Amino acid sequence: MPLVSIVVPTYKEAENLQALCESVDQVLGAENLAYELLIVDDQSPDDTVNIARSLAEKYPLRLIQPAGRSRDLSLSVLDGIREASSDVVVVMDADLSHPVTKIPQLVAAVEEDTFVAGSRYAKGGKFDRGWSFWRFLNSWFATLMALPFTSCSDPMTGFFALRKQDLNELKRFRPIGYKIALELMVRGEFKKIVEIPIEFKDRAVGKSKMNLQQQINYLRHLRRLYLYKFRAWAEFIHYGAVGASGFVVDVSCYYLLQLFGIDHRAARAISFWPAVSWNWALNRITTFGERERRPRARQWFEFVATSLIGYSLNWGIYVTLTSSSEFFDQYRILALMSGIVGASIFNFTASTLFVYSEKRGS
Ligand SMILES: Nc1nc2c(ncn2[C@@H]2O[C@H](COP(=O)(O)OP(=O)(O)O)[C@@H](O)[C@H]2O)c(=O)[nH]1
Ligand SMILES: [Mg+2]
Repeated sequence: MPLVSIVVPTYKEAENLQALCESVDQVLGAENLAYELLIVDDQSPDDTVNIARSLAEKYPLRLIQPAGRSRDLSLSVLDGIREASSDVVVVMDADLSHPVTKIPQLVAAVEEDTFVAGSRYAKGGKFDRGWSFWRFLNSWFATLMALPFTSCSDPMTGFFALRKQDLNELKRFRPIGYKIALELMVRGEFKKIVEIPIEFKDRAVGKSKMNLQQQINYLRHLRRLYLYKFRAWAEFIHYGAVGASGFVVDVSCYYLLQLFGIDHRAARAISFWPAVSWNWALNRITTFGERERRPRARQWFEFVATSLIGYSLNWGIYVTLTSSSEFFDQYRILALMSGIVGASIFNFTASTLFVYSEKRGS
């Protein structure tokens, strides 16, 4: 029984596998650490699979070839962890970016409820300075967006260690793309995060698979994590953004109708309808997009019904302010906005509680 399972996701890493195996075997052999190397390959079109098979004759290597899903780094890592036969699992890249010499230190730091991260940004950590400004900015922004989730200085790392037992059900993880460490840290609820400083080297051979699609995937993944961790807030902010776009529709119609000679109070009463429909549709598709969908007509009707109270509030505030105050009559747009603010507070509460609510018990 190996003491440590090393999970390595691969896609087109034919040129790196041999060096990786030699290096791992040498470092762990020197420390007398029994290990297994799990190569999780996502149908690489190059020679990765053949090379892994031949290396398996010499090293304790197992090749895992997941099928039935689209190519995904994070899901490959989860597949590898599922197959791991030891409780201590190390995850690392195949491209020799991560220092193999640090594996024993990562393994030594693993204990119950602890996530051990190889970190470029911890004191003593390093990374290649040859990065372009664009790549640096990208990485900085990605790390910044993950700040609310974890105290780890390098949540984007692909080099980490943990106890398989601490993950419980692997099915509860829902990563997309590259940031599997972040996913495990957020949903895994570890009591402690230990950082081991590492020197990260840019790959010498082969190409990075990071691309625009992966960056979009990261945003989708972040959205999921924000919803998971800060559901009410994430929805409120999104709802606010949708509301702001509805406001543009509302005000445009309000002015447009007056251009056709319609009285401002009537214009205010009418412009609400295109705006409220716009908001309903956008919220259905985006804000509450991950919730179960209810029949369209019924939901629109419910949205309008709850909105009617907000609508009365909205219009009532507008008419009251413009007819009772000279100031508001002069700056009608401010009266319009006051109405909207009053009604929005009411609408958000009602929508969250009723219109987009999930079926109880599901
Ligand atoms: N199984 C699997 N491995 C992948 C996939 N994409 C990248 N990898 C591997 O994940 C590791 C990190 O990928 P890399 O392209 O070096 O990304 P970078 O270090 O962010 O530039 C490498 O070992 C890749 O071979 C994938 O879709 N599936
Ligand atoms: Mg790499």
